[in-house]
Amino acid sequence: LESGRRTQLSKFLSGALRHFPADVGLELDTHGWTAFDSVIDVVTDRYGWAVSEHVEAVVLTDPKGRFEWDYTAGVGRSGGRIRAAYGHSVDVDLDHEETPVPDTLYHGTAPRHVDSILTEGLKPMNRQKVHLSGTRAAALSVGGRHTDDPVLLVVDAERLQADGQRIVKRGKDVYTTDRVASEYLEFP
Ligand code: HQG
Repeated sequence: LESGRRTQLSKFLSGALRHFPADVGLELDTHGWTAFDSVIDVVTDRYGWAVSEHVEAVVLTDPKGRFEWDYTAGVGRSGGRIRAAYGHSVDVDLDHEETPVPDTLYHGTAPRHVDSILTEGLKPMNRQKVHLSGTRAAALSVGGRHTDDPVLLVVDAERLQADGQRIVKRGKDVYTTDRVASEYLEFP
């Protein structure tokens, strides 16, 4: 699978599973899952060159762990159901395993958002959750999607959790939570 096509498939799958399932004819259950076979149908209709192994490859080898595959719901390797691990704008309830959360997390953003984040804290904006990163480098790269000069915010995840707020690990290095009030943020 050539890298341009891999990116095309990855972006399409992310969009379909996070933001516009209905527009492409997919139905997500309340936990965000949809049948792998139905995704294959949608993808092969749309991309004449694509076969199910391409989708498998993209789902299984995503560097950020963007997708989850539940094989137990189907027979064999192809089958079962898949969902996006994070990033949703559609309303889903992602059940999750209890995984440890580092005491310090990071968020990268654009300078133009900083004033508003100072007063309102981090809000989910167009998504269901606020997305945080486990490392400075990852956060800067997330911020780099919005600007050429990302700003790094340090999140006191330990205190946030001690105060009763839930933080959940999703994908390889993403942590989601409902909101981060600015008192938990350290600005540069
Ligand atoms: C900002 C990608 C003003 C926030 C990434 C961000 C991530 C505020 C933007 C995942 C604000 C929303 C999510 C406030 C937050 N006032 N601006 N009160 N609160 N913002 O794209 O975190 O590669 O929805 O700082 O890597 O950038 O697609 O969120 O700049 O993991 O898998 O509002 O998506 O993952 O932008 O990115 P986004 P994000 P993938």
